[in-house]
Parts: sequence; structure tokens; C-alpha cells
Amino acid sequence: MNNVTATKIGYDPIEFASRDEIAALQLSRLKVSLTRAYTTPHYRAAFDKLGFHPRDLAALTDLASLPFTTKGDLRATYPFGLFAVPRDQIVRIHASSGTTGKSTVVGYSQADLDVWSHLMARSLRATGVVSSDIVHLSYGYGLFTGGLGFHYGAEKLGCMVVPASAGMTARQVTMIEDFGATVIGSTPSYMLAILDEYRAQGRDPAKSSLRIGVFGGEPWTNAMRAEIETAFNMHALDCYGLSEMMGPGVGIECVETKDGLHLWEDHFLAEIIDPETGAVLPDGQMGELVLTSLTKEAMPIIRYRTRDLTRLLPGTARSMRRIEKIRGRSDDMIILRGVNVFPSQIEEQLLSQPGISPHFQLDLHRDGRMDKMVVRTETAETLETQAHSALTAALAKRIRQSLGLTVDVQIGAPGSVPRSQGKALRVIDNRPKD
Ligand code: DLL
Repeated sequence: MNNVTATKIGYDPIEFASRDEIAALQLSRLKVSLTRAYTTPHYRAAFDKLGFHPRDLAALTDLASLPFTTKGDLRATYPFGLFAVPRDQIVRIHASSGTTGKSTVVGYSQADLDVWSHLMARSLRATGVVSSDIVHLSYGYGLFTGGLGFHYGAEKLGCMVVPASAGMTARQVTMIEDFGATVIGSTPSYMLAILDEYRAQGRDPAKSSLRIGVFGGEPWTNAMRAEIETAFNMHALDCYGLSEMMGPGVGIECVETKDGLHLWEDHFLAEIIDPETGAVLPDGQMGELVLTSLTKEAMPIIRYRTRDLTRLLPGTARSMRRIEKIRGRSDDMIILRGVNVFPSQIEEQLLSQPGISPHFQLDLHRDGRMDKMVVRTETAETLETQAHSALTAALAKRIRQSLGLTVDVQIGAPGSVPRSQGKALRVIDNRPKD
């Protein structure tokens, strides 16, 4: 694998600052952020109800007494109700369609876009990207924050950007090869589609010019990392973010450690809560990530319930704390006959079974009184009937033994599982809602 070395040249001093310095900066910025939020009817009503005024904040821990913000609050104030600056200071909006209900809108001032570009540039630098890189972006451009978020960050770093967007996979491969891209950004599931296309064109992905891939927007496992790194002979790093906080670039894995994602704590304040009780949990415990924006002008967000499950870990390559790779969203957790399982756990099993492709979908339905799950995946290569049956049985056994779940396994021919161009649709739940 190409060697990537990190030096401190060009880095922001705060990335290596002491915890005390970071906490002091957070406290002063939190006061400003709460004051900004208080100018919106939503937060004014929420804080007034508690008899809280932003000037009352004395310590970071005081934040725990304030109410959460949820996706529901964004829907209730749709489209522009949470904006804390006059409409004419908003220079960009993004929106998420969401899988259920109304879409949500987020707005940015020019200063917000500048912070975002800066943090994406900082994130890409942490993955080993340098100004001489050619960055091919296969994240969707548009209302999704992936494309433009990476685009501005890579340009800020001085890279040459290829704004490919997602789709037309055969052309993506042509562009990567013709332009000699050294870095790629895409959702991890779309990277697998690009990998398939390399093979379909008879090209060896390991011989591509790519040396770094920065993947995010959806959960993916370390097993998937190994698959992508081996196939392309490159580094695959995880990038976390969400529209409500900014977009991509809230947290990033550093190439020197690849041990979870450093959160940019100078701009976001992180808490982990028990998703049932809402109580704040100590570092190291698994729970739901709650984020507060510290520098956002147009749309400050206080204690946003991300629904993403992870835990907070001490800093390593940077002083700022890390989150463990996101296990999944609490709303993606499948409860099948009383067993809790995340799609990422199935992904790990599929990737540890030789002969299976990493593409999959989980189909849930009710059969009589019984809830059933069909794991739909496909073979890496076309197989004889006998080998196919043996592989089906082996995979079902592996899932039963590792996760304690009896599932139906259906292994189709290569290419039979629908491919995504953005975030993969992993779970199709057709069980009656009772
Ligand atoms: O997905 C921002 C993004 C784009 C991040 C490209 C990284 C790369 P949303 O569309 O608002 O924003 O979706 C946010 O996606 O709450 C997580 O559930 C999930 N997600 C994002 N990054 C990761 C990741 C963008 N690295 C939601 N691992 C978040 C796991 C992720 N889940």
C-alpha cells in the first residue's frame, strides 16, 4: 500500500491542543451558540420554559439540563423556522428527503460555509490527502451535503477536484483512469459498485492510481474496509457527518491510526446518552451521540439527537476525542424475535464468508405468527448448483452461530442485489405494524 505520512505542517494547532484548552474554547463558544439559538422562537420558548437564559451557563456540564433537539423539531419548524439570521444572510440550503415524513432543511451563512470548507480540508488532510492529489468525488451533488461538502474542502486544500457526482458507474471508472485520480470520495456501498465495474471492464483495481478513499454517509464495517483496501491497494478512511450539524466533516479517521473518528470538538460538542432515558453516559459507554453546534451562525443546533449509536473514546492521533465507528442508527436496529441486530453485524458475517459478494439487503416479513428475515446477497462468481447450496447452508450457519439468529439466506447470481448510487437501502421491513 502506498505510504502516507503525516506531519504537523499545515495542521491547526487546536488539533493537538490540551484538553483544558479545548474545553475552555468550547465553553466560550457554547455561550455564543446558545445566545444565537435563543434568538429563534423555538429555542427561546424551550429555554424560557426552563427559566434558563444563555448568560446562566457556567460550565459545559450545564448543557445537560437543556432539552434535546430532534428531527421532529426540524420538521415542525419546516422550512426556515430554526434560522437565527435574517433570510438574506443565508447563502445556501441543503435538505434531506428522509426515509419517512417531511424533508428537513438546513441553512448556511457565508461564515458557516467557510467553517465547513475549513473542517473538510482539515478532515481530508487527516486522511493523508495533500494539495497535489486529484480528488474524484462520487458523492451525490445537490441537496445532499456529500458532494458539495467534500468539493469545497478538497478545493480549499488545493487539490484538483473531479466533480463526478454519483451514477453512470462505467463512466466513473473511465474518469478515474483517464484523469489519474489519487483520492476518491463516495458512500462505501457505491464504492463497491465501482469495484464491480472495474472487474466487469476487466481492469485490475489494485493497479488504479487511487491511494486514498474517504467514505461515509452510511454505516460500514472494518470488514468492508479490508475488502476495499485490499481490492484497490489503498487506504480507506471513515468520514462522519450529518446535515443538521453541517454535513460531512464533523469527524474523521486519521490515516496514521485508523482507530475511530476524531470529532472536531472545537466546533461540535459531543455527549453520549442512554437512548431510553436521555441520561448522559460516561465516556467509553455505548449510547446515542448527541451533538451541539458551537460555531454555526445561520442555524445553531443544541443537543441534537443523531440516533447514531457509538461511544466516546480518548484522543490518539489528535487531542480531540474519537467516536468508535458508528454501529448503526437506533432506528435501523432490527428486533427479530427478540434479538437485536444491526445490518452492520450481518455485513461482517457476509464479508467473512468466502465466495459471497459484499452486497446485501435484509427483507423482514411475517409468516403466520413468526417474524422472519431473509438475507439476500449474491455470489462473487457464478457457481454450480451443489456449490451454491453448500454456500447457502454455510452462510446461514455462520449467522446462526455468531448472532444467534435463524434466517433464510437467498444467494442470487452476481449483480442480483440492487445497487445504490448513494446510501444503500439495507432493510426492507414488510412486517405489519401492530
Ligand atoms: O450523510 C453527511 C455525510 C456525507 C457524511 C458524506 C459523510 C460523507 P445526512 O444525509 O444528513 O448527512 O445523513 C446523516 O448519515 O446521522 C448517520 O446516520 C449517517 N452517517 C453519516 N456518516 C456516517 C458514517 C450525511 N461515517 C446520517 N458512518 C448520520 C455511519 C454515517 N453512519
